[in-house]
Amino acid sequence: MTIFSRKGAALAAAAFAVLSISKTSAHEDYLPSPLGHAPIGVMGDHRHNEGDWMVSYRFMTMTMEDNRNGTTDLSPAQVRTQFGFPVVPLKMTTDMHMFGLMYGWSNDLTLTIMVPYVEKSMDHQRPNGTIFAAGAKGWGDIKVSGLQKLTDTTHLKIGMSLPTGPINERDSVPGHLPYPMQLGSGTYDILAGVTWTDFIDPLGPNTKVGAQLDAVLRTGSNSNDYRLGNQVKVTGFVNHLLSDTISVTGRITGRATGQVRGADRKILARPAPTTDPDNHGGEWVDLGIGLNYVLPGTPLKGHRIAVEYEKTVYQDLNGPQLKMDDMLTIGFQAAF
Ligand SMILES: [Cu+2]
Repeated sequence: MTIFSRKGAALAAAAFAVLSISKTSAHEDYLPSPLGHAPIGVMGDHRHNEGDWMVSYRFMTMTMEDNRNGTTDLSPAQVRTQFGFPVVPLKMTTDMHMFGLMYGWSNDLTLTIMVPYVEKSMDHQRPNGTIFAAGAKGWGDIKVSGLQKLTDTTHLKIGMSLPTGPINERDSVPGHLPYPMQLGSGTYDILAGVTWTDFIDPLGPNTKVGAQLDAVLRTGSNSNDYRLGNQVKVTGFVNHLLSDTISVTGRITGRATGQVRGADRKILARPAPTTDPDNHGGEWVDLGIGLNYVLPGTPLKGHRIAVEYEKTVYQDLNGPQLKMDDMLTIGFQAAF
């Protein structure tokens, strides 16, 4: 017993010594560039070398407010009289805690896993003017992806979103909560994308540009007989160095989401626009500004903190829906 634990302690000490030596030699003089990563709101933008690990945490908070059909704004009274929904959503907030792990399987292939914890809350107005809130919180859909190098400046993403998030959430309303307040899709969703990042001549070595195409393709239908809309997103960004440790980022994103197909019979029909499968999805354009910061001091030297604020500047929505307002993402990334 004592021999084994002594052996174990010696092994652990040796392993620790080896790790500290290799860590020191690899990291002592080297400070990664803030240009090495895209704006923090972009996922799967970079790969890692073989054997390298990265852990990340992102906090994202998104606000939706006021109603619109197509590109026409609607008052709560118009949602009632023109569309016949007595209960009108006024505002929705979504907070997400996203835990990520990346591993360099080889110099060409990086594996990633993302685990979200989601909190959603929606304020609704009754016909008599009183307001009530409904919401849900819990773990969402876990996403597993591979990032495969295509060229020195591009890589492909292929992955899957697993139906780990619940779709039977309930709150202060009868039946299931409407589609936007469920925490998962309930289906196995294919994730596909391409990312390009590079320096381009006229901008010089202090500015990096990039673009990413990203799609979520739903398969089949879930156990409540529906599937969420497919999603496609195109984003382009510029990352400009301000100093050795800080860069400023700018971004434009266009995205589209389809309507819900099928219907959950436990979502009460027609009290609110959110209960109608047709009143989902649309097209949006968002502008973003952010900062990437590489920590210079020990013990967090080389790890990153980044922030990005995105504001929706254009939206064309399928049926009466809450308008997207803005999103803030704050992230911490540590590579080993
Ligand atoms: Cu990484």
